[in-house]
Amino acid sequence: MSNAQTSPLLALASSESDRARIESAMHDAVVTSDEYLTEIASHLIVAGGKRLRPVLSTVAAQVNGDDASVDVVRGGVSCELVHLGSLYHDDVMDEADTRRGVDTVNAKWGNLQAILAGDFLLSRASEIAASLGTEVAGLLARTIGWLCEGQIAELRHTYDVGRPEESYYTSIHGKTASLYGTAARIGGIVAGHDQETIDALTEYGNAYGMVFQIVDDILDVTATDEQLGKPAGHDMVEGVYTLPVIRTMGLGTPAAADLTELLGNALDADGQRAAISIVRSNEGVASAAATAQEYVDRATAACSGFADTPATAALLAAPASLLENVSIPVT
Ligand code: GRG
Repeated sequence: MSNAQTSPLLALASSESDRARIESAMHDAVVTSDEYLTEIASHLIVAGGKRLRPVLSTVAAQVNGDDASVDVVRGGVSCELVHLGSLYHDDVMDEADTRRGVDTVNAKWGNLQAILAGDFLLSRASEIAASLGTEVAGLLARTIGWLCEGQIAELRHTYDVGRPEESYYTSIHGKTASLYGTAARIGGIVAGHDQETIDALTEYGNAYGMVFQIVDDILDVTATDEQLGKPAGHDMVEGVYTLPVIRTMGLGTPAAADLTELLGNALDADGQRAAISIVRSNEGVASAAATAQEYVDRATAACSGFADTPATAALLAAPASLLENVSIPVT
């Protein structure tokens, strides 16, 4: 997972006071009577993060021009806590050392603490969701399941050069898009929007999340080490073959055969450089970007029934702004 995406328009669109309310609700949500647990559970919140899910909930609540209520902010925070809990667990699985520019929880306190603190974040998320009603509680529970399904879909095809695109879509829908869909839906439910608007917001959030993840996967191979804050091609090294890589392997050209030959096992530094160079200099990146554009169009279409408000304008601009981070290599 790279971190090279520039500040998304969505975050710029939410008001400063909404972002301050999100920030303080995030910190409040993880306070316990046990200072040690509070410190561990706060670690990545203090370290940063874009808070995109609660931002999306608050913007979704405002499509009719009204302000976002305290409960809308809390609903968005429940989604961000699920995101955070999944990062704690993900860093244990990946044995990752750093995230958001600081030591991971597993690196600083150990795996057992990271798993338990991740569970604790999920419990706080569930408590908030339950306080917002059974529909929100059920939706959040289902979404936690989708995250696990997405992660399993990825694990099943690690180092598989024949990974079907279907596996990739299932994985990124579960791991990333479903939580954006849920954040937007919770914003709509808690704001009291009509059913049609709630469904359209869900469709929007899912499509936005698909763009987010495809762009992230493209940047993992096209951005520089400096932009990414880690070596480019990290996903390939880890055996996670994402859309630009799958598309490049499927080109049916000698370069595609060379890439397939290189992948399937752990890569050394030379292999990593060679694999990146093949993906960067063929049509797989442009092809993946074209798929991301289809999801931008879906997100745009989902907004067609919304009122003409600043929140709707922000929703319309945000997916395309993600794709602007991608520069297509000249082949
Ligand atoms: C325990 C809920 C739970 C799940 C278990 C580990 C796992 C299954 C899923 C992990 C899924 C995962 C790591 C998805 C990546 C999601 C993603 C889009 C990360 C980047 O999000 P940003 O850019 O990051 O919003 P910041 O740092 O800004 O929050």
